[in-house]
Amino acid sequence: MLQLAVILPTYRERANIAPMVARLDAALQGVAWEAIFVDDNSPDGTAEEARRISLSDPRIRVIERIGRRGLASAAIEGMCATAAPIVAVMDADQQHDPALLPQMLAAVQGGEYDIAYASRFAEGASTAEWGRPDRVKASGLANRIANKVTGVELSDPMSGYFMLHAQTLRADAHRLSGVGFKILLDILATVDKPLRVKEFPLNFVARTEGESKLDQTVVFEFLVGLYDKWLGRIIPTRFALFGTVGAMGVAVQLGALWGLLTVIAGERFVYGNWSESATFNTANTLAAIIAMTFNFVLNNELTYSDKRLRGFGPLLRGWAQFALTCSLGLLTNVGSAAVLKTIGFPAVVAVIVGIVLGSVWNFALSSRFVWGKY
Ligand SMILES: Nc1nc2c(ncn2[C@@H]2O[C@H](COP(=O)(O)OP(=O)(O)O)[C@@H](O)[C@H]2O)c(=O)[nH]1
Ligand SMILES: [Mg+2]
Repeated sequence: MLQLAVILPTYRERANIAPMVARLDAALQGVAWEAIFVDDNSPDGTAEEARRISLSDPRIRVIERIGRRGLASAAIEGMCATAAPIVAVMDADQQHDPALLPQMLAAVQGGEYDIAYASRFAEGASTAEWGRPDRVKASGLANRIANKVTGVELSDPMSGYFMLHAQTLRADAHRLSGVGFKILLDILATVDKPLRVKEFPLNFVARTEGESKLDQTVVFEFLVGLYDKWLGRIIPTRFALFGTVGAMGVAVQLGALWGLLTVIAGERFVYGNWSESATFNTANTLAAIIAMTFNFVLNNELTYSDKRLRGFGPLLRGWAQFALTCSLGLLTNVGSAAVLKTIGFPAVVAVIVGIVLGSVWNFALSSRFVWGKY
């Protein structure tokens, strides 16, 4: 009878797959287990490598997701894709020692604990071999904030290495946010009944193969995760990101307009016979295009990082679709403000309602047509 499924989210981990399987096999002697690699269509052929091993070892399974990115959602989908009564999530990059798995299994299987997890900061744990004091500091700070916000008292709530009953997960899977990387924290804060947690000290080591994918985004993802837990129910996280980017776009347009006018005014010989307002309109049109491009790039990198468009063709097509969306949004914005003003609303109210309606329109359309392919 299948006892345990180990879920390993992967992105560009080709060189780590075979060693990881060998280490799982060594650590889990006497346990009926399977491992599921959840790969986001890595360009280095990670999924292909896992399938190659799976051909001769059916305990190894692969989920390949197309057009999607995200550690948390990969972990959730992996945990929902097994019949095993107990599921574990761990990194596939060998920074998490599989030797802890049998002890974690004993703790959860015995019914004494609901969740077992490996802590980088527990008594007896170590991050010395990680060789990243900057990340250790950042994690420490993030952990303290996370503990405050969620009321969960753990030494390492941001750990990506844990084990629990599949049933506990499945009962609440639809309520998990799946945003960012703090999946353990998400589970602890979402499940209503208090979970009994067993902590295991982890010696978190440095990577030998491949490189970290979270280094650049770790702070951003953490802030997004916090927001999602706090206010995500009131204003959806993605819309909040979209709106923030939009507000930055306003600043960019003003800055670009100022810069362009300075440049153009300095070229009196070339533009001298233009009327002032034509100069202004040209400059402002250019500034609007710059701001819109800025918004497109930032939304692609941040708001839709899990559906990011890549490559010249898709980017150009996405940009054109975004431009079309934004011009319709502008009509909505200006049109609704005009209507409100005519029926007697104060100008400020009309303008603000116009901006909100225009943004909702832009958001709805672009999430469907620009980044909505899957
Ligand atoms: N499926 C999937 N896995 C990811 C993604 N980002 C990171 N991972 C995997 O998550 C694990 C932890 O990522 P890593 O970059 O090592 O983070 P770090 O250890 O905190 O520096 C590794 O197994 C990665 O391959 C992603 O977007 N999708
Ligand atoms: Mg890692």
